[in-house]
This record gives sequence, structure tokens and C-alpha cells, in this order.
Amino acid sequence: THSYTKYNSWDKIQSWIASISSSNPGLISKQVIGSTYEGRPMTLLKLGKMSSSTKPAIFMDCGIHAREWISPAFCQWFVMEALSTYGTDAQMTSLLDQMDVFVLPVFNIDGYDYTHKTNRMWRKTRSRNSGSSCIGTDPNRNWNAGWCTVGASSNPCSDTFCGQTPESEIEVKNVADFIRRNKSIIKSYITVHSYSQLLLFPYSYTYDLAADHSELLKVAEGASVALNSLHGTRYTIGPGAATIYLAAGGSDDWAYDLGVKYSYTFELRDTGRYGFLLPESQIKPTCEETMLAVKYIAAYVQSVS
Ligand code: 0X9
Ligand code: ZN
Ligand code: ZN
Repeated sequence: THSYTKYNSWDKIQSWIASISSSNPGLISKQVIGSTYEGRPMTLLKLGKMSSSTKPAIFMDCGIHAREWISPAFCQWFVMEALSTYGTDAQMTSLLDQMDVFVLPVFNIDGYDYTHKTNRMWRKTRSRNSGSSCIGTDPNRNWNAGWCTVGASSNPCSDTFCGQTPESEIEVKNVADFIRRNKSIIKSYITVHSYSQLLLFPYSYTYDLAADHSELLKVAEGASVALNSLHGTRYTIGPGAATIYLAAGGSDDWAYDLGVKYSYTFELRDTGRYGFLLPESQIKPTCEETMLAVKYIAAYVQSVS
């Protein structure tokens, strides 16, 4: 059975997606944006009060990397919290009245399923590579943003393999197509990873500062202060290249260069004690504090949209 304080299998998340979207028809809807390499449906949830006018939107994905289990746990938490606080929490009510939030609970479903069944430390997709027996592409090196120039590998056996071409991974293509189709309404892109307790923004493919650097930094600062206020968890903020490493082909840089200004990558808990194997006892505090940061970013985006 599904639990917000456990790491749910894909099968459980899939039934959760079906039941949560049918139980709150006025506030949540679902759409399939394509299938994964192994044929699983990529179901995108849309949170927001039904409206006759077009609303600006935020797009958030979790689980680009298979082994980062706290990330899909956060997307599930976010959906639950949004639905259960709409109508009582003034900020959430205003947000969902005025904006839509698209949530992709698990981006790399094939990989996530593989980490539950076969190899807990798998990172990449599960696509076959021609001319190699090694499996998978790093879905966060496969976007068309300085693709494969730095911090990525052209070796299919590497954990940071950039793929045969940009968007060679069907999962990346499906999400990129959705964001391109909806780019006039998508004001913010948020992607959730783990671990290291970082809040990153463009660029990661170059040390050049983004045109909106000071605004992105200011919003990240506010978000990290809000996050810290709950349990004292310390986050480092900054552009990806200078804060962790140069790495091209990431979704955050791609979204930003497409014109989605408020583009952020979260690296959730912890700083390495447990790493990807974050105990389930930390799901609740991690999700609670991350909610504050995401809500801070959302409130800012709402205020300028
Ligand atoms: O390397 C990554 O893809 C992310 N770190 S992780 O440990 N979760 O793999 C950081 C992504 C930062 N953004 C870009 N490199 N574009
Ligand atoms: Zn990651
Ligand atoms: Zn708490």
C-alpha cells in the first residue's frame, strides 16, 4: 500500500496517480505525455483550480535519476500537500487559483523500477545502445544545452553518458516536447534530485553567468532561508557550474535557454552520510522543509506572472 513516508515502488506510484487524480476532479487532472523506453506511461499531473482563462504555470519533475529515491517521494508529498492545504493555506489557495502546477512524479520510470528490482544504485535510463552492451543514457546529460561538451561522457558505459544525440532518450523528448508546446505559459521549471543540499540555477554548461543571475540568486536565497527555518538544514545556493561542477546537457540549462526564466535544480538531503540511501525516517522532514522552498519560489513566480 502507498505511503507518503515510504519509498513507493513504481506500481504503487502508478495506482496512487490514478486514485489521487480521480478523487479531486476540481483541482487535479492527469495527462499522458508519452511512454518510456520500456513502454510505461509518463503521466503528468496538473494541479490548479479549474479556470476558463489560460493560467501561467510551473513545471516540476522528480526522479530524473533512478537512484535518487527522495526525489519522487517529494513530488508525491507536494501533490498531497497541495490538495490537502488548498482552501486553508492562503498561499497554496492563491497559487492554485492563479497558476497551474504540472508535476511529473517520476521522470525516469524504467530506471526507478530497475533500482527497486535489480540494482539500487542505477542512475540512467534503460535504453539499449547500438554497438555497446552497456545500457542507458544519463537523462540529465541528454538535453540540447551545450550537449556533451563538458562534464559528460560519450562512452555508453559511463554513468554520465550523454546519449547518441540530444533528446535521444524518449523520456527527455517527451518532456522537452511538452515544455516546448507550453512554453508561453510555463514560467518556472523545477527539477528535483539528490543528494548534497544544493539549490542550483543556470548555468552548468558554462561558467558564464545567466542574464538573470542576480534575480535567480535572490530567489534562491529566499528559498534556502525558508527551507532552513524549519529544521535548520543548510543549503548551498548558486549557479551549477561554480557550485557543483561543469556539466552540460542538463534540463535546467535547457529550460532556461528556451526562455523559462525561473529554472532551478534541487539537490535534496543529505550531504553524504546516507547519500542516495536516505532513511525513510527522513522523508517527512525533508519533504516538509522542501515544501517551504518550493512554495517560496512559486510565490515569487506568481508575483511576477
Ligand atoms: O549531475 C547532475 O545531473 C545533478 N547532480 S546529481 O548528483 N543528482 O546527478 C546536478 C545537475 C545540475 N545541473 C546541470 N548539470 N545542468
Ligand atoms: Zn540527479
Ligand atoms: Zn518536521
